[in-house]
Amino acid sequence: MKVAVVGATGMVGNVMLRVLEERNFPVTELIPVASEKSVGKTVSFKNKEYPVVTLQTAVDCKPDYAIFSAGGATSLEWAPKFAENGTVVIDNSSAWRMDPEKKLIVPEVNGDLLSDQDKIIANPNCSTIQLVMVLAPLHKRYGIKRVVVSTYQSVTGTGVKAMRQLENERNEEQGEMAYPYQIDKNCIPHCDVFEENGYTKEEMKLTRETRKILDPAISVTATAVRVPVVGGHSEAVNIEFEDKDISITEIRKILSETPGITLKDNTDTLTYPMPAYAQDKDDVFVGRIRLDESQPGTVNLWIVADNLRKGAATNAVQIAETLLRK
Ligand code: A2P
Ligand code: 11C
Repeated sequence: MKVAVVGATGMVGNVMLRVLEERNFPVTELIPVASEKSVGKTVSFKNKEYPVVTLQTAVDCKPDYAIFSAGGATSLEWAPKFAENGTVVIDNSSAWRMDPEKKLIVPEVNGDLLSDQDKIIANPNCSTIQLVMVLAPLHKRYGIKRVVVSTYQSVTGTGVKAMRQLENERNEEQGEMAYPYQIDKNCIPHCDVFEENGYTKEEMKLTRETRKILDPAISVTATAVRVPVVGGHSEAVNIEFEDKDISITEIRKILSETPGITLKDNTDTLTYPMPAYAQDKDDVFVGRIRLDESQPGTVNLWIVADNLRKGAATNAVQIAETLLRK
């Protein structure tokens, strides 16, 4: 397979290269793509250096797959050019996710929807991916009515500039700001831009994408918060089921048997998911599963995943693997 990685010099792009290596994706030719200013640089893949090329050069190479993580504007303009040339595009930006013609895929949840007719496939937002991984098997068993989710999001979700801001603040050095306020020793209730309804775009991604992937009948409401953490996103989730006859033991069993999920749920041994341990791992971790004692048929739980792995690169590569298998 000829594979172009668009945004190969970026934070997600770099993890994308590592995941392609680790999973032994059958890459016969790697085409790393970045902005004009990076042409001349190289990226390393399987102990070899590859020169960074422009988007147009990559389109002309007619790759089999192009995995995009270079922002929405680049995807909107360039994904169709690759697709017209016969390349299958897997796009990690928000550009195509809510397009009714495009599929929004988490392979373990709805990978069976993929077909060889799909030319541009959308990778969901990181906080949505880890949420639907846990919701999907529970929806199948009990039917979900409503979800209330609060996120605690890693600065890696914002990119290199945010990592530098956190480091500068910890070293008491001046530098460029990725956020409107200090992030170290702080929580900022503001991820992505504000929409007209007073919610942030990140909060609305959680609502809209979850409904598109799982079921438009599910109600979802979200609060997304940036925290001074680097290993992954955490989510406190309250789930109300249609079926009120739920069992915590059965929920634990269902989740422990779901591929891609690791159950970490034992208060006796202080076992619960945390970003420091989820970092660099591909699984979604779930724990603190307990009945919501304030109303019937409702649970609270805690989900953690590395947003650069399952939340971005790993999910995108799994989409390519699913297509290959088909
Ligand atoms: P570059 O390094 O040349 O700017 P991050 O989100 O970590 O900042 O990474 C964004 C990625 O997207 C980088 O690889 C960046 O390349 C790439 N990128 C940004 N804008 C463009 C563009 N207009 N064309 C191609 N690649 C782009
Ligand atoms: C964050 N979820 O952590 C974002 C990063 O829509 O793909 C990815 C933005 C997106 O803020």
